[in-house]
Amino acid sequence: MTDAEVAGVLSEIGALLQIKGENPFKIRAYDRAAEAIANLGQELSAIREAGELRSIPGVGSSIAEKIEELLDTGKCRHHQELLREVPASVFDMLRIPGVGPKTVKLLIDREGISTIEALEHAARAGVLRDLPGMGEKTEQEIIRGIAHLREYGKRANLGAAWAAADGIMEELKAGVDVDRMAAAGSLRRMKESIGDIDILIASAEAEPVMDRFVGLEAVAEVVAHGGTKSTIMTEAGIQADLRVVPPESFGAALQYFTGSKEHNVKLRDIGVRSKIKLNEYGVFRVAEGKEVRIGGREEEEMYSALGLAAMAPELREDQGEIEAAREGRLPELIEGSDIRGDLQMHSTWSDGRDDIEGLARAAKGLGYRYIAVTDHSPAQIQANGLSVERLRARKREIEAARRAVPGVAILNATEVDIKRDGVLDYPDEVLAELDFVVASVHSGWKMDREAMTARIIRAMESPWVDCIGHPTGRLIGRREPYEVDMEAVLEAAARLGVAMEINAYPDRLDLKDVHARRAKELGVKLAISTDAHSADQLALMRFGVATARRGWIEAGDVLNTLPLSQFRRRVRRTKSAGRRRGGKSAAS
Ligand code: DGT
Ligand code: CA
Ligand code: CA
Ligand code: ZN
Repeated sequence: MTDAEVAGVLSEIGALLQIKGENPFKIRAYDRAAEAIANLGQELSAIREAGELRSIPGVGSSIAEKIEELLDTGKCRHHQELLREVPASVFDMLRIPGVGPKTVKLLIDREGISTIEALEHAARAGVLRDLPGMGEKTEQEIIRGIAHLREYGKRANLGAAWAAADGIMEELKAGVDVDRMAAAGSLRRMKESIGDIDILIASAEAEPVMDRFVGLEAVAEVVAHGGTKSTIMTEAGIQADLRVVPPESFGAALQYFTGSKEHNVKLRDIGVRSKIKLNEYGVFRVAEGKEVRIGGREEEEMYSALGLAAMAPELREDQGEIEAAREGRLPELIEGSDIRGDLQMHSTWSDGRDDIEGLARAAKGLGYRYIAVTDHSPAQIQANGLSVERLRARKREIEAARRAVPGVAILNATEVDIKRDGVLDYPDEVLAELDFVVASVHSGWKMDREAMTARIIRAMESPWVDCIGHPTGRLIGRREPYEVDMEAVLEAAARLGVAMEINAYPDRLDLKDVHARRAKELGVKLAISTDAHSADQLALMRFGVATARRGWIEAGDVLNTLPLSQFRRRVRRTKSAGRRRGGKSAAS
């Protein structure tokens, strides 16, 4: 059991106790312990070995015992008892973004509401607005939250799905002879959420592959075990399909099962008009009632048979890519190797796990030429945001790390909070000392659309702001984006020469694909950043690049593909007027 999973169980115990109306101090202790464990600088097992579990905030002897039980057995009896006492339907309500245990308890006690359906009904009927602490706005949030849960609830996050798929593919490869193997479906298209994992294998003999698949370590349940197709439920709760096809059909099957369905439907229509038939076995020319096979081993053959250039899986959503392929104007999509730096990460100075030197070494290992260390500003108390004094003290550590890790430029940077009124959380003279400034909204989510839009635009009007971090604040499956007029924000970004972030963290992917595409149309520069809270999270860049590719983004649209010298010129500051404004016309 990972430390994050231990934290998850403790936080669930806290929620269950709260629903039961138990002692608030006890509940607080579970919440604090969960929070502390989720942000530990050290592994839980090491802390346990040192006999220091009780030094973790919130952890007394009873919680310490439960942590040990979880580490040893992967389960906790107290947790399981509570789960039995609280109906599953009540527990499900906690999965609605914005609905916590306090609200659930209120709903049960005052209205007898114990299911999502009853809650939705009550919210629509307007009976919740009179409950203490609620109003019409809360009702609307609950309705939106339920819709969000229905859309994302059963789907896995892209990062978790890739971790599961990579594990499955490695184990398969180690056990049986496979010719070729690839992920297909939404996973290959790098969609922000994944319904199920699709894996494709080319092999002359399907049976041993199937036997191996249903016997994998990660299998929690075998849903179907067939000759050429099987389905499993993984321990991680994500379903996976495996199909085995003969090698001469691999390209055809890969194209078919990559989808999207809409993309494939349009391809088949084009085929019908030119007497070409496509299916998962191959591509065929139809003449006088006879089918002649003309390809299927390679995926490109499926497209070339229709006179189309092959296109990246990320584009296959029927959003104009087929027309673009036909007219020879497909974008030259950005690739991972185009990235020369990472422009958002957190060190031990705020809420990160690794120090600045560690981050720089990892970045150098990835071949980067620069990084921006963007610890939080003072308003982020729970994330250990830096006072002006600590920010200045950090400069010395940055200088030491620059000497220790030559070859990577370490930018003295910040992720500064945008306060409710749009004012930044550091004064101008402090921001002026920095090399790069990301500004983000971390509080006051529930503002109305107009106020939120004005808030963000005001922040961009500061001459010191280079980039807006995770511009909609969403946490996929957990928190709705705040309400904001994205079109107005993007127009302002173009006018003011401020970059918009594509946050690569798989829970965020923010800007999302369609917004990134619109930003590009408006001439806004993008910054693809990981928001890493540890050195190993710098590897999350692939999800940001994939999101950019889904938004038709090319290397030239992205700030952190610039070589260091050009990047520096682009964000250079002048003493009187702040950063030299590129704006739309000069943003080359
Ligand atoms: P997901 O799993 O909901 O995240 O999305 P996908 O796209 O992975 O969908 P999935 O797993 O149901 O099917 C994988 C691919 O197989 C899909 O993208 C296109 C293809 N496919 C599945 N069913 C159909 C179908 O009825 N018609 C066509 N044309 N293609 C299909
Ligand atoms: Ca799928
Ligand atoms: Ca599937
Ligand atoms: Zn942030």
